[in-house]
Amino acid sequence: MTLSRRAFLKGSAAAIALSALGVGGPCLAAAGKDGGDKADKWVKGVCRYCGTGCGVMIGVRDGKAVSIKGDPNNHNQGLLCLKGAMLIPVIYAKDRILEPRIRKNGKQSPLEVVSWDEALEFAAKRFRTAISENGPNAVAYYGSGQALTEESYLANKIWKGGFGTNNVDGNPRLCMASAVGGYTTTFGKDEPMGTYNDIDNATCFFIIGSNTSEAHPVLFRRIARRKQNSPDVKIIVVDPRRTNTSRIADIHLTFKPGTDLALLNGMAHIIFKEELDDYRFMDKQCVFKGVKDGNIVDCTLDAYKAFVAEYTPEKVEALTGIPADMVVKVARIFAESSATLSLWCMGINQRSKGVWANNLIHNLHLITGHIGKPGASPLSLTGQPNACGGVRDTGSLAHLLPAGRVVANEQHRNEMEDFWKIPRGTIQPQMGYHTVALFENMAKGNVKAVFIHCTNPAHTLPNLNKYTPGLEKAFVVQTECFNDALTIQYADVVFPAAFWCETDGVYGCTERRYALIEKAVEPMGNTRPVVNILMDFAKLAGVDPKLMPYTNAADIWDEWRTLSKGSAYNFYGMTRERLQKESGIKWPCPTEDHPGTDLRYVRGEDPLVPSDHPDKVFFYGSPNQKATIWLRPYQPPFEPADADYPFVLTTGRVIDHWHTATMTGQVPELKKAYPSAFVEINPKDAEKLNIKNGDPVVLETRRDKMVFPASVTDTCMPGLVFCPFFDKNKLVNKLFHDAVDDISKEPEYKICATKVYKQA
Ligand SMILES: Nc1nc2c(c(=O)[nH]1)N[C@H]1C(S)=C(S)[C@@H](COP(=O)(O)OP(=O)(O)OC[C@H]3O[C@@H](n4cnc5c(=O)[nH]c(N)nc54)[C@H](O)[C@@H]3O)O[C@H]1N2
Ligand SMILES: Nc1nc2c(c(=O)[nH]1)N[C@H]1C(S)=C(S)[C@@H](COP(=O)(O)OP(=O)(O)OC[C@H]3O[C@@H](n4cnc5c(=O)[nH]c(N)nc54)[C@H](O)[C@@H]3O)O[C@H]1N2
Ligand code: SF4
Ligand SMILES: [Mo]
Repeated sequence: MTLSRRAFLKGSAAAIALSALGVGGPCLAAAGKDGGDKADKWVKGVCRYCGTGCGVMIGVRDGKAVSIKGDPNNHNQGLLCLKGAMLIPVIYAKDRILEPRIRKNGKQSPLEVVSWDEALEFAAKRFRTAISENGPNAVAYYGSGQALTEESYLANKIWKGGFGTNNVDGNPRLCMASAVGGYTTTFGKDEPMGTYNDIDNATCFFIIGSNTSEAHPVLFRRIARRKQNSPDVKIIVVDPRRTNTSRIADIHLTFKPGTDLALLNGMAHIIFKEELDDYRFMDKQCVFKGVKDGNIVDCTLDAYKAFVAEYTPEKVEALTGIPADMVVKVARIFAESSATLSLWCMGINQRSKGVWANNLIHNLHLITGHIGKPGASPLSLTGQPNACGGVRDTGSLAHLLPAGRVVANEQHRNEMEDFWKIPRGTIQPQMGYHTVALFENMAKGNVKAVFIHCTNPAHTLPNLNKYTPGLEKAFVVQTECFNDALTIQYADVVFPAAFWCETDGVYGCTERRYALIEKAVEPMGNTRPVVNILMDFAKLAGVDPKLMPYTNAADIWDEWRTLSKGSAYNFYGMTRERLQKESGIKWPCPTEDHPGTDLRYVRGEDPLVPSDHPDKVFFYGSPNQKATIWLRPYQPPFEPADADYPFVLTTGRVIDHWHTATMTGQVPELKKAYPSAFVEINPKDAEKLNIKNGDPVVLETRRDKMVFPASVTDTCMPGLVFCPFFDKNKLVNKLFHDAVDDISKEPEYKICATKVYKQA
């Protein structure tokens, strides 16, 4: 079943690429097809799943959600992928958690249903005790890029401003931290300058480390349509796997995983050598920096040219396996196109040099001037639906504060303390625990109690055998909707959360677009909106109620909108009323009559660039108001294949499941498509190892070993194997190391060394 379904999807992606009728395709539902006649009202929202952020309309009849269709007024123009089109049955899944539950006598005792009052007091008491005995850093919040903006903003305020700890982190650390690191080190502030409209204007797509067709299907369709309409548009895909995405590429570079840095520097070298660079742009808008003896040092254009000159096509070929002439070819196409759009995702971010890889992509745009023009942009694709709006923008990570502020900066702390009306000195100057450090310190007993919201770390942390002891040791409070989530096995308290469209809140997707999910139906059973849970819990745990003067999520939004005023994230013009009327607005959006911004940092487009600014592009985000071109040398991945562990194992997604499949696993059609995990292995390797399709194959790494059925396919090049991570019965994350990028602290989930053999 799995394999034939996969073959079917591959076929369909190719069909999309080739056929002028590709609009639609088997995974795309068009607007209005989905039982619209059954609904007596339609409520506007955003898809629960990926960072594409498709607008949806939820059909409601007699107080029940009965159908869903794409919002024709949002960027997705009415289209949804199969997952999005099948969201309604997830709301009513039998697996929904409907009552608060606690373990009265420690982790070994059963979860028992109790009243809200009892559950809240049970949780709060342990937080009070932890803080009074061990100080505020004994508690933590572990959040999610899928939580509503109001929830993340509120939790960040409660923990950093109320409890007084910076132990606020979340799954975007596993996902977008390297992209955040890339944008902030290159441009001074996070978040892309481009938008999805660039897809319609680009003449060259440089897709690197993104399986767009499975992870962002509606965007992939937009890219494919661009190619159909203008066959001269060039698509370059850089991915060691032959994914569905690569099937629409003019050039697909497969290469040795983890060697992108060499390719990207090598392309820069060719661009200079062949004088394809934009000297005037660099001269006006950029500075050059490198690192010497651990210190950041200023450099010159000449020093940078000399640095990249070492990455000759031959050297790049030796490091990456990409033929030298292809390095030259893609560099030319990238530079010579009239508008190049780079798109990347976890193949770049989940790397021990993920921030560097992000910097090097930005470098290519800065040296060629492919930035700040329609279609020309370095556009990082966000994974989760609200990692940008909810977590990155609100600063809900251990080193951040709202709207681009950082905890290490005294002025930023003071600004937040004044705005939150809390005494100066309340916010700690040190960064809190980032994700892997948090779970490590839970195991060590330094963090006594954690509040986990809308994420399933017992399934998704790297090197799971090392980090689940933290969940065993610490007191775990969790909000969840589905019993299927593995983390519940470690929870001392489970708060049943109202699910998607049972409460209102804002999601902010990849393209700086904020859109409102309106409440369509009442929360099921005894579930409650998480903003209410957070406020009640925090008050009982000792946080001053004055910090939470809200009656609903809209009040929190108003505070956050006001706080954004005067910052580089200004969206003060996005009132709740406007968000109700419009299908998403892109910031900056300073006033209620401002339409939102497509081209950030561009005069005449971005309201934060003075209209009389002498240059068309103005990088106002960084203190020196320039972008930085970084000298970043090639470095190998943390654990490359070697003689003992001769294969590279990589992990990732399949189109029909969302992460740990707690939601998509509720839908029979999706579950049937991928009932369980498998290992993709190249036919040549399979032959050598005497492995046939479906055979049990052992993956043995330095951490653990596990058996998967073989999927023999040319998707993986020889020497590489791939496992999806959705299956809770085959936790591939036990096999993985936990090396993190030293700047972003994001784990390298994309590369580890493994033995591969047939089970005896
Ligand atoms: N269907 C579905 N869609 C999703 C999600 C989901 O769970 N299911 N999750 C969402 C989230 S949170 C995220 S973060 C995104 C992730 O979206 P993607 O990053 O597009 O998906 P992945 O499958 O994690 O990996 C992307 C690609 O990186 C490649 N890769 C591996 N190693 C390297 C390398 O060294 N260099 C390069 N250049 N590429 C490499 C892999 O072969 C893979 O094709 O998807 C989002 N969308
Ligand atoms: N091997 C490997 N591991 C990875 C990755 C990889 O590529 N490879 N990718 C990493 C990345 S990029 C990411 S983003 C993470 C994702 O990792 P997680 O965030 O841990 O995975 P999810 O399944 O998205 O977890 C969301 C949880 O929230 C619950 N939930 C759903 N809706 C609601 C709601 O409305 N309220 C509440 N309170 N709960 C809700 C779901 O049931 C689920 O348990 O995984 C990381 N782990
Ligand atoms: S592409 Fe992403 S946001 Fe759009 S419908 Fe599919 S899962 Fe939802
Ligand atoms: Mo992610």
